[in-house]
Amino acid sequence: MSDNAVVIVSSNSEQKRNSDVNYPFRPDSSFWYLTGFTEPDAIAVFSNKNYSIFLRPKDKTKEIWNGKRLGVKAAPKVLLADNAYSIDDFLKSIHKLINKNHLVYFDNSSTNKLNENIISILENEIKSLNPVISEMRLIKDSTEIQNMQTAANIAANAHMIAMTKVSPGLYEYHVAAEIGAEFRTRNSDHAYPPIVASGENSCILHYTENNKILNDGELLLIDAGCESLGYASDITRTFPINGRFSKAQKQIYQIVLSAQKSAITCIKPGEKVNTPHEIACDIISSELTKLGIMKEPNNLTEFYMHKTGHWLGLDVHDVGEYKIDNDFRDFKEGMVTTVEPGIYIHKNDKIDPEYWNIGIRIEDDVLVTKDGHHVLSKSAVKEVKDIEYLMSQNIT
Ligand SMILES: [Mn+2]
Repeated sequence: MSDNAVVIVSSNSEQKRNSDVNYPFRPDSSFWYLTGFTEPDAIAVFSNKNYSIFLRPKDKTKEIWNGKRLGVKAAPKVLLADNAYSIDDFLKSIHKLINKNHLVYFDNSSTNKLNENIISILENEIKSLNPVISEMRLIKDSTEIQNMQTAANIAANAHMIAMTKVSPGLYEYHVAAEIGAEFRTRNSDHAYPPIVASGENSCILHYTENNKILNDGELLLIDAGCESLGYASDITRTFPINGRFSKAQKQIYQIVLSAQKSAITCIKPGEKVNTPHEIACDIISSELTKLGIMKEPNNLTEFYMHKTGHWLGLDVHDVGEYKIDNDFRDFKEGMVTTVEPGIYIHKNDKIDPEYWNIGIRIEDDVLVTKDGHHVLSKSAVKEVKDIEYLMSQNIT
């Protein structure tokens, strides 16, 4: 950062849900990354010489009603800041920290109520901070990896609990409740609304209604992940509601599993980040063609319409470019990507009905290591025999 540069990064304000009820608060990811501070309505200002934080002042009444605040006095020591000010003084005090020659890095991307004011009162040249922070966030250090391993362990366990609890006659929300209970019991929470999709719902990529009855003979696709100290896991498993895959279900499942395992195998530093997707697409299209399900060579997107992975970190679809100058970049040690191929077969008169409403996705979280990769979520079983064995231990 040059001597005349200043970074302003703001955290979120609370968001109204209805009447006087707010959504549960979650800080802005880049603000959290740079400060570790989790209260709403805060702004951090960094230069080469100084780190100042603006935050909510102590307020006896508001703290009785809504919870404790760190406050201005304690902030420098706790947050390792040089100075702390009340957020109420931000517009008044910001000019003490920024002069007209400063180049300001800032993005209006959090929900902070003051963001519009920041833009309107500064006459400085403003550059986007996001590209810089995104590249930093893309490479995880050892503490971040530890948090992501914790999040993956909790979610992997929750998926396996779901496998042991599922049976025909329950509803999708019963399964969602088991997963949510496991997250909360381990002092974690959902990183995104869980997808608990049975039967034909398994072919809806972002299905979150989770309110259908679980029928004998159908598949259940669960895409659920949690957060540990802000860091997300993102895991998908698909399994038969009655505990045994039908022949058609097993055929499609093995294709997705083989695509997923081959896609993971190629991940290492120096490999192009698009290689897992290319490998998965090749396997899925050649195997679906062999089964006679895919009839034209070019219609893979009818059955597989999403990418094979995305960056994972503080955001479930984490920041970081996939291409540099129009070319896919290389994997580097410390990156974390999901690997999540799928096949989704809707009702279609040209396809044998035994394949209808089969939606299968298998998703793991993969860390790029010095020599290859480590699957953070590997403890969640995914082989057919392991799933069927676990489900035979039904403990409901
Ligand atoms: Mn995902």
